[in-house]
Amino acid sequence: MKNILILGGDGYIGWPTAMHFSRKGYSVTVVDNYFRRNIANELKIKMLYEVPSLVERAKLWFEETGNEIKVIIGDLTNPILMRSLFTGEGLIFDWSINPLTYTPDTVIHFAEQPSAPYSVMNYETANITISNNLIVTNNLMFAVKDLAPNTHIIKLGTMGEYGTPNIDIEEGWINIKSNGREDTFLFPRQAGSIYHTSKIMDTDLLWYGVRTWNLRVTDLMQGPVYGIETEESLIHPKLKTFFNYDEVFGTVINRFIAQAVINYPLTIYGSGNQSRGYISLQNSIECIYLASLNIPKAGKLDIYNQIMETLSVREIAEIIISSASELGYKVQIQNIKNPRSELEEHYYNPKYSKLIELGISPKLLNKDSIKQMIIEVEKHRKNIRKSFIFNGIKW
Ligand code: USQ
Repeated sequence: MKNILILGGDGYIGWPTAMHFSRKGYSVTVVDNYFRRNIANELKIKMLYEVPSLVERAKLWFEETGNEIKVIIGDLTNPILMRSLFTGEGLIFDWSINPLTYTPDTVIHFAEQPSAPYSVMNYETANITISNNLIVTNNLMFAVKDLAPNTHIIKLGTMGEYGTPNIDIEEGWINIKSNGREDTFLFPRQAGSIYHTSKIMDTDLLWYGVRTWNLRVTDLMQGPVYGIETEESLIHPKLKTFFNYDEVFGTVINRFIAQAVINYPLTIYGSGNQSRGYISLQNSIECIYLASLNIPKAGKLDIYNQIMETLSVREIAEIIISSASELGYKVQIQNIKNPRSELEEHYYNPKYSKLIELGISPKLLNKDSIKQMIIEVEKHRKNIRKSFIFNGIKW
C-alpha cells in the first residue's frame, strides 16, 4: 500500500483528492491549518453550505467506507512540523487509527493561499500570500532533500504562471535558439497577480531543488477549476467539498452558476473575451492521480498543463445562460468595468496533450454538467448572499 501525504487536505481540491486516493486503497495522511477557513472568517465570507471540520469528515469517511484518512492540524510554515511528517518524531495526530510509521511515497502540495484577489487586497495579504506559499514550498523541498530524497513531490501550479503571451504556450518547457546555439528552458512566465507570482517562485524553487539535489517533482499547471461533486463525495452529502461563489475564493464558473440560481446578472469583467484553460473538479483529481503514477526520474521536473479546454468568459456565460433557461431561469449579463489588470483581447493557445496521452478522458463544460451543478446549488439557494458577489477588489 503506497503512502500519500496531502498538504492542504482541507481545501477545495485537497479533500476530494484525499478521498480519491483513499478509495483506491492508498494510505492517506492529510495536513492542514484551516488557513482558508480562517481567512474566510476574517473577511466574513460564507460558503454555499457549511462544511464539517477535517476531523469530522475523516471520521465520516471511515464510517462510510472503512478507509482511514489520518488528519494532522498544523501549520506547515513550521519546518519542525514539516520534517516530522517524514520522520514521525514528535508527530501528533488529530485523528488516526493506525500510527504513522512510514516515509511518504508521494507528497501532494496544495498548502497555499489560492486566491488572486486576496493576494492583491493590500500589502499584508500580499505578504501572507508570499510568505505562506514560499515557506511551505521551501520547507517541503528541504524535508524531502534531507529525509526522503526519492519521494515524489506533486505541486499544484497554475496556468496563470504563463499569463497570456502572444505565442503558443508549451507544456512547461520551451526550446530557444539564439545566436546559433540552443537550449531548453522553463516557458517564460508573466503572472497577473501576487498569488500567481508566488506560484512562479514556487516553480523556480523546486526547479532549483531538482537540478541541484536530483529531486523528483511534477508541477501541474492548472486552470480555474469548477464543480461540486466527485465520485467519492456522492457517498454522503457531508463529504462534499467547499463551494465558494464570492469574489475572493469563487472561480468564475462556480460564481456564474450561483449567480444564475438567484437571477443575479452574470458579472462579466470587461469585454469577456479573456480566455483561460478550464478543468472540472473530477478531472482535476483524476489528473493528480495519473501524475502520481508517472514518477519523474531523479533530477527531472515534469510539467503538465492541467486543463481540458479553453473558453472565454463570454462563452462560459452563454452556455450557462442557455443551460439555465432549460431549467426555467432567465439569466442576464452585466458587463462590469474590469477590476483586474489583464488583457481582454489576446491570443491564447496553450498545449495540453500530455495528460490526455496518459489516459485522462476530458469532461467538458456542457449543458448536462452545468444543469447538474445548478440543481445542486439550488438546494442551498437560501444561503446565497448577494453582498458576497461583487465588491470590486481591484488591481
Ligand atoms: N472573471 C469574470 N467575472 C467574474 C470572475 C472572474 O469575468 O465574476 C474572469 C476573470 O477576469 C478572469 C477569468 O474570469 O479572466 C478567470 O478568473 P477566476 O477568478 O476564475 O480565476 P483566477 O483568479 O485566475 O484564479 C483561479 C484560482 C487559482 C488558480 C487559477 C488558475 O482561484 O487558484 O490558480 O484559477 S489560472 O487562472 O489559470 O491561473
